[in-house]
Amino acid sequence: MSGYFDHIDPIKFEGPDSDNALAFKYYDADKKVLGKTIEEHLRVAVCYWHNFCWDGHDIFGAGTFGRPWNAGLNDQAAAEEKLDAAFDFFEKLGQPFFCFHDTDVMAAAETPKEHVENFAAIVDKIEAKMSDAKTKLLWGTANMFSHPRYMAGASTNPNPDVVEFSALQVKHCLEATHRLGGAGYVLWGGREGYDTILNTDVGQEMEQLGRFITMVVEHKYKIGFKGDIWIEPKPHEPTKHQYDRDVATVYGFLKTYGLENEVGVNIEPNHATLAGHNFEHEVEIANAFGIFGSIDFNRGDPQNGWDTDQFPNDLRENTMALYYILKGGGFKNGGANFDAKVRRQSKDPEDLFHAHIGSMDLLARALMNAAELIESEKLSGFVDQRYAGWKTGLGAKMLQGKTNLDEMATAAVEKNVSPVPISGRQEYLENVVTNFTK
Ligand code: XLS
Ligand code: NI
Ligand code: NI
Repeated sequence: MSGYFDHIDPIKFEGPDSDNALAFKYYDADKKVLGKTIEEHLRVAVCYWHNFCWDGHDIFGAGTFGRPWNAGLNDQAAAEEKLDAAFDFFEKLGQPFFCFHDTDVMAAAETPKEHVENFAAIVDKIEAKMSDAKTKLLWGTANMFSHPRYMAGASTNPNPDVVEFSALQVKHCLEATHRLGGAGYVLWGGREGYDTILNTDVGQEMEQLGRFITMVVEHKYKIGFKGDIWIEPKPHEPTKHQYDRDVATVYGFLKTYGLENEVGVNIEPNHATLAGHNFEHEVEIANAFGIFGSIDFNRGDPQNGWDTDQFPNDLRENTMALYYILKGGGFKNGGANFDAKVRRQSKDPEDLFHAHIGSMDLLARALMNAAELIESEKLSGFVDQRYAGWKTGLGAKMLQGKTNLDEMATAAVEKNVSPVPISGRQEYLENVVTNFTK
């Protein structure tokens, strides 16, 4: 026990009329929605890095949070203190999952041997903690972007020695994720990109990335890991151009290396908006390609053009996202990880609770809205009807590859009518969404 959260009672569901800011108003874990409980649908995860590692520093100033475990050396004792605090938080919040980077949980390491030893030492402790906790592992990932050795990338580094270090980190982190019962493994290509083309062989780097991810998939089978592997797209930040730009780019990359049935995506709304997309667009593109995996829920700031990683609070946006997630079949191994951080002035332990309670309530509402939208068939019915023409005639033949330009051109001339445009009814459909957002 860390004692850090001792003054906060376990968070309970009290319903929408409760005045208690430290209670759930909508996140009623056991409530059934479309045949599954809210907890089973959302599979909420708390992330280790923003909550327990970041100390509130920004590029202009020092840490503001004063969390005791971040005060001294980044050694095994501090890692264990942090672990205690994290599991105390999980126990009070009651969410079913957490996520971590290898370097979030372990004592700092410099050499490969130190890395292996320090990571193994904390994985033993995590396993022991998890044995009597509710919280399971949603996914693990290796941090291959913070250490200076990775300044020119991890698997896309011009120096194969750096790629060797990346292989070491991923091997051990994937194995630990497997051992801890993780449902997935994430690869966010933090510095897999470039700042200037002048010093970069783009073709060579993408080849390295393709080979590297293939080796990760091979290792998954070698160790018998049954979870999923997900790439997390992001267009830029920290590098100017990142290879995993958005979901469509990742799909093209996976297809090029024959990995489209092996690897899916972990979508983050703040990354979607940085790429010039909206959140639900990325979800639906992943559904269309069959690579939807998991979500790092957060939000950006419309005026700030970077990854501000704020806790989500837009009911309409998340209703739409949940609608397309449910439409695609919902989460399987994936879940709702909050890759979000409290603002630098929100320095108290209770701020971590306000942030998560608010976002879990928001997602529960969004889920219920999305379920009602699905059941109403107002959106799907409209779309089905809009494409009904493709079920028969030349439309159906075209999709089956059974016609050609000659036959279609001849048919057009025979009919000899200019097709009449039909309204797309955007405002009507937007009104439907507004009316279901409650
Ligand atoms: C950074 C990413 C990162 C990944 C995990 O922008 O969101 O936090 O989720 O490495
Ligand atoms: Ni993320
Ligand atoms: Ni991010």
